[in-house]
Amino acid sequence: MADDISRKNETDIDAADRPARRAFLKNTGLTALGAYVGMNIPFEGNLMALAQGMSEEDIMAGKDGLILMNDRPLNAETPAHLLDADVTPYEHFFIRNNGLVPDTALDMDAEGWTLTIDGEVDKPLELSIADLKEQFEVVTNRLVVECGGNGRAFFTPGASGNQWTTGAVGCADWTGVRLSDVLNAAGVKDSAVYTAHYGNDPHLSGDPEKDAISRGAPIEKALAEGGMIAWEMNGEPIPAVHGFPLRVIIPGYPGSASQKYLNRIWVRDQVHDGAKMTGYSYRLPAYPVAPGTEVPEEDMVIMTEMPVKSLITFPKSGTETPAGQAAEVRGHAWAGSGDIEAVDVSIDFGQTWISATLEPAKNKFAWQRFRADVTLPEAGYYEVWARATDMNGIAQPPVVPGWNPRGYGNNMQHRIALIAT
Ligand SMILES: Nc1nc2c(c(=O)[nH]1)N[C@H]1C(S)=C(S)[C@@H](COP(=O)(O)O)O[C@H]1N2
Ligand SMILES: [Mo]
Repeated sequence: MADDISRKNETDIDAADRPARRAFLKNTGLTALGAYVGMNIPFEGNLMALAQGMSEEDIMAGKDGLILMNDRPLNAETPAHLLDADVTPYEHFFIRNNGLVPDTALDMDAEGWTLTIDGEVDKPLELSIADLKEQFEVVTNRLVVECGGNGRAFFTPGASGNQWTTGAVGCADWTGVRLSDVLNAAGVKDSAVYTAHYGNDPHLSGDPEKDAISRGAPIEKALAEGGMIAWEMNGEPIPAVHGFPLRVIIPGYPGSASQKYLNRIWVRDQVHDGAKMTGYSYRLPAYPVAPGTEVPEEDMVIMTEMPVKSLITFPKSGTETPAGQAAEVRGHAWAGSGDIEAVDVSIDFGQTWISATLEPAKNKFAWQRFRADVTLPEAGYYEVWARATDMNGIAQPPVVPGWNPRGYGNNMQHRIALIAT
């Protein structure tokens, strides 16, 4: 397939789902830079350095094996086999920026950084990072961050935006304070409805009046278990591209709610209407629609809990394994609602399923390890499919679910190719 250049070096059965995406790319007539979009090339730091006028080391130091989606803003996803670790290391953690990386992050300069908590609170707070460390209990939690558009590349017709396949997700150990502790210290008023998160990353246009992104969460979610204000990722200060020096984490929600470069949480008396909260951004049709439907804007509702999902991280798609011998397949499963009940794998296109062993989550909203031994009966081509089921009995569908205009929430079962020899 001449036009499937992005996948030519691997046996990737996901290619079967590509036509929509190829058509989409052709139709939009992307320019020279667009030729890189979604290509499975090693990370090309120079390209980004040029785009942002900063050195390669500043922006992408230490990233390894990511697939570039876009360089301005910087977006890159992780191939599934590089997400095998229980805790996603910095080098393999996907990047999704809507604007530019702020200078404070590039310089790792937290001098004088403050976080303002204001709006519908009894006592507005202005907290330094030292204040956060001193005044609140410091906690570490393993939390998944997944972009709402992860899986977008598989929708038909295609949707505009980064053509994420499966790799806009990671699970890190975040150290900081509970979001609820900070909000409660400020005293949340009865009038509070929604949080509004702000960071200092410049808008792509450079216009200081515009926010790159400003999303939030319903106040009940912000006060619930799991929410954090973090300054460390995997025991190190949060790196530049992931939000240095502070970020909020709203686990289980689209990654966009987890504001990086956090300097203000405005508690609002209405649903937040900041950048990328309105219109079609991170919104789904209020009712099921046929693929390609032009849904009126007023019928779009904010996406909240991310759907149940799993990813096969070992072996790498296309791996050869001896026929008739057990081979380990493993990966992770997670759900916006919390814990996973079960993971099953299939080697016969979903006709029969084998139950995988499932490790408990380190804490709520961490992903959970699954493992299964599969024996491929004879030489030839197989696919391994994985299907996670959450605590509510909701399982991943075998096909792309619920088409929506911007391609959010695709939690179809992940599939890899396995070649028995
Ligand atoms: N300040 C700021 N926060 C942000 C974003 C951004 O562009 N600016 N992108 C959001 C989106 S859409 C996602 S999916 C996650 C990605 O986090 P990561 O880049 O650390 O993987 O950050 C969110 N927080
Ligand atoms: Mo995102």
